[in-house]
Parts: sequence; C-alpha cells; structure tokens
Amino acid sequence: MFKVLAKDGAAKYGRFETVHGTIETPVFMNVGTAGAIKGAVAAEDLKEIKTQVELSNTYHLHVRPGDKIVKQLGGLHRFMNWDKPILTDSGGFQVFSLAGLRKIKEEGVYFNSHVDGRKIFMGPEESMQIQSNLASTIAMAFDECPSSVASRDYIENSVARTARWLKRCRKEMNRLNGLEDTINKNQMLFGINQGGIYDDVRIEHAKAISDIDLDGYAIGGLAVGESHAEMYRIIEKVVPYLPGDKPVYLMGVGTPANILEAVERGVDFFDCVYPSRNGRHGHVYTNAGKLNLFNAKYETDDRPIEEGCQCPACKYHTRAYIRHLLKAKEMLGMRLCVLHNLYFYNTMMEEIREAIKAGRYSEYKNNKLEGFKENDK
Ligand code: PRF
Ligand code: ZN
Repeated sequence: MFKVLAKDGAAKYGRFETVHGTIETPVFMNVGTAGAIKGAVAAEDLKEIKTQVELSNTYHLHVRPGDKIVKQLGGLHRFMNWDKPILTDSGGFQVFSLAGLRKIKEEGVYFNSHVDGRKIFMGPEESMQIQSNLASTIAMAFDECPSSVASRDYIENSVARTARWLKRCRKEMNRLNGLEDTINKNQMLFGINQGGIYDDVRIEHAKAISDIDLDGYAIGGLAVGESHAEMYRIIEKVVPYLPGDKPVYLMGVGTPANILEAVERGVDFFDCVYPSRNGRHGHVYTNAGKLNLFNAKYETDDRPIEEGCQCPACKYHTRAYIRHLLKAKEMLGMRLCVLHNLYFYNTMMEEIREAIKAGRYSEYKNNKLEGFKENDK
C-alpha cells in the first residue's frame, strides 16, 4: 500500500507499507548484491546508517549459494539477519551485464554462470520462483535491459517480449503467493518499463504495463550510456503514464545530483552501487562534493570526512587515519568509507523528504547542487 502524503511539484513524499515495515519515500535502497553490502558491512551496521531497504540480486543468489538453500534456511531475511524490507532484482539486468554466452528466446535466457561457467536457464517463471524462495519483500519482473547501442528495431522487439514476460511474471507470482510452503505469501511485484531513448516506445510500454495490477513500476534501461539530459527527458515522458498511486523506481541511478533531478520528476525509489563502490576506492561524498582520500593533502588532515556527520566513520575517525588505512590496504579503511557514503545518501533522502513536506524542494535541490560544485568542478 502506497500513500502519498505530500507533493511539491511532481516530487512526492510517501509511505509504502510492506509486511517488513513501512518505507518512507523517496528512498535510496542500499545494494547488497550477494546478500551483503560490499566493504565488510553487516546487516546490523545498516541500522546505524539509516538504511530502510536492502537490495539483493536473484541471479547472484541463485548461482551461489542457491535459492533453495536460502529457502531452507528460512529466506533471505533470516539468512542475512535483516528484518526490514528487501527488494530483489530479477536477474534480467545481471544476466545481460555479467553472464557469458547468452541466448535470448521467447521462453527466457540461456547463459553461463559467471562463477563456474555452468549452463543456466532463466525465464519469467524461474525468476519468480527464485525470488519467492528468497522471500524478498519486493520482487522485480524479469526484463531485458537492451544495450544502449541497440537499434530501434531491436529495442521494439525486446520491449514487446519484456511486456509478454511481465504477464507471465504476474501469473507465476500469484500462483507462488498462494502455495502452502511459500515463506512470504505477500510478496510484491514491480514491473519494469523499457524502450531505450525512444519516447514513443517508452510511452506505449508504460501504458501497457500500467494495465497490469502491480505494486510498483520501475524505469529500467537508463544509466546505460545515454546522456543525463536524455535520461531526465525519458523520466519526464514516462512518469505521467505510470499509475499515480503506485511508487516509481528508477533502477541503478545514480549520483546525488541524478537523484535530486529524478525526485523532482516524480521518482520514489532508487538504488545504485556508487556509494559502496566509490567508498571501497576511497572516494567519499560530502556536501561540498566528492573527495578522494588517497590525495596527499589529506595525509595530516585531522578533520572527519564531513564536519557534523553522525556516521560511524565521522563520529570517531579523521581523514588522515582513514587515508592511512586505505593506503595500508586495511579493510577498515574501505568499511568506514562505505558506511560514510551510505549514511550520506540515506541522510540526503531524509532531507529530500523533509524538503518536500515543507514545500521547499526546488530551493533545497538548488542549494545542494551548488554545494557539490565546490569539489566536483
Ligand atoms: N533492469 C533490471 N535491473 C536493472 C536495470 C534494468 O533495466 C538497470 C538499468 N539501469 C539497473 N538495474 N532488471
Ligand atoms: Zn560520515
């Protein structure tokens, strides 16, 4: 159940109720692909950094340890000791970006595991079965995310197939939710809009998926190589054709600036590997832009990453110490940077919600973007 409690232009503050608790939106989901946020972050740590939703991947958990094993151990929530909402991506995107030797057919995708090369088949039914075994709060529909250089002809055929796959996903998820031994019988399903950078293909597909009763609607196939201007234009075109009473999720996006722009255009859910990936490389986000802690100027800098930040890194440690840890390849260096970055994203989302409620979103956004420029010139 999604309730929009405040609107400021197209930006909305809402509450999304799930069996694992309420999600306040706009929200940034913290990516833990294989059941853990990379950088030695445990589920217990997430409570301290304001994480609302954890995101894992169907493909990775199917390949290793196997979704049947996760089900046997009580589902992903119990397996990773996280009792709040979990969203699982369907495997569609990961199969296309990771696995080798893919063959796409009407029934699904044949590919080789990136772990041991073994042959795997995944179609809409298999993706729903795996996600049902994982027992995530929200399952994503099985889609194809076409390459950014695909032709219009290829994209039209691909989108038509993704639309047919969505119907099979809906049917299979309904069946699974009705089975006696299903762990989460209230598992939700989000559909995914595709269509590359073709406005008409996007809009037609958005209308088609809106006819299917889903718990939320995602915009996929963006942040795959197109320009930011093209991405913002597609969001503006598509959002009006998605049901206004359901959340909109922009998949795999993005930088703090991308998020600020997308919220203004009506997006409610986000996820991205940037904060964890950048953290592992010593790149940390601040209100004055991104800093590279490997830079020599931080060698004797005894300030926290961000003055006033209440994250577990800034509360106790200096830039100089964290820089030393990174240089010495101590795991703690990465861990502190990842915790800070996720806290930064999660705190920005909190500020976004407050700004929308107060009806001063565009002022907030402009100030925030202005601040980032200091180090991101
Ligand atoms: N489809 C799925 N997952 C995704 C994407 C998509 O298009 C993207 C695109 N940026 C990220 N994650 N299933
Ligand atoms: Zn911090």
